[in-house]
Amino acid sequence: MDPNWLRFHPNPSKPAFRPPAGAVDAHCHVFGPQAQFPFAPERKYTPCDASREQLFALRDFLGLERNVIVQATCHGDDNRALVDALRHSGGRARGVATVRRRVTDRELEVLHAAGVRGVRFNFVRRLVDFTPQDELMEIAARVAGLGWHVVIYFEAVDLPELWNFFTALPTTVVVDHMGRPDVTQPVDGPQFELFVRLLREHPNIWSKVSCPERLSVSGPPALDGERNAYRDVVPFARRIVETFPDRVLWGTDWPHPNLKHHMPDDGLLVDFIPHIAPTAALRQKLLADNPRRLYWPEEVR
Ligand code: 0GY
Repeated sequence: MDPNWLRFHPNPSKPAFRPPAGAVDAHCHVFGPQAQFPFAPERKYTPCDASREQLFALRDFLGLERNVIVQATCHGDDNRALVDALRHSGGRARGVATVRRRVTDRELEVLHAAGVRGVRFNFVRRLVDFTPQDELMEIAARVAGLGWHVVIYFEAVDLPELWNFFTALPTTVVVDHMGRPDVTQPVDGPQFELFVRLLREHPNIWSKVSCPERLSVSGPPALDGERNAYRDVVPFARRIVETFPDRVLWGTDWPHPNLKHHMPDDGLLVDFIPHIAPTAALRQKLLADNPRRLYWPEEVR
């Protein structure tokens, strides 16, 4: 593990908010264990080990029922740790993989059988080397044929440049962390308006309203015991949840890679939910109905 980076919270608090039945943590990771599943040589950071057992224990502790495990860049396109976690989840986890052009149809079938339902394209410059857009478009076309979607991760300042590529993707698209807005700018300012326009004009594009701890400037509560964390992110996430209630997902981002200054208490992240989804109907969609439709469509009649 990189020495100046933080490990995940060792004993998160019990959330006051109780998620509805069927609630899904739709953005989380497994890392290693490195001895069994080595990290990728081209990685930009080395996280701590974060096992499937620890992830599933956190799921239960927080009152959640299912996970969507997302391949992080530190494992490159070696999806073995992800597949191992999915196979040991008892059907309670689905996955988002990373693949390159070289992936074979047979390998895609194996990923599908394990529970993978999407691929992730990462455009955050500190995390990945550049991949040509024609390669990504070719992958998107192949996985669209399997009924998979594409998860995209980018910074808000890069949206104008990436707009044409994103809007040409031939399948459902899910944006990580609301496209990482600068929350010191107004929620109705030009930067976030562009993101809202992306979803308004493109009904195939969804958003995760995740990672307040990465986006926040105000940060966690000042006092121990207070549960009002990351309040400056609330207007942004709430606007997306209320405007696009059928196209939003929520996740913890456990074990929170790449955080150097502040590690969130996962219980506080769960208690953030009622602030961004203020009615039971919105929470039902955000936490249960939407992820089920995308990741367990066979259960939806
Ligand atoms: C996240 C956020 C980050 C890392 C990755 O794949 C990754 O390495 O996504 C980040 O550093 O912002 O969603 O896990």
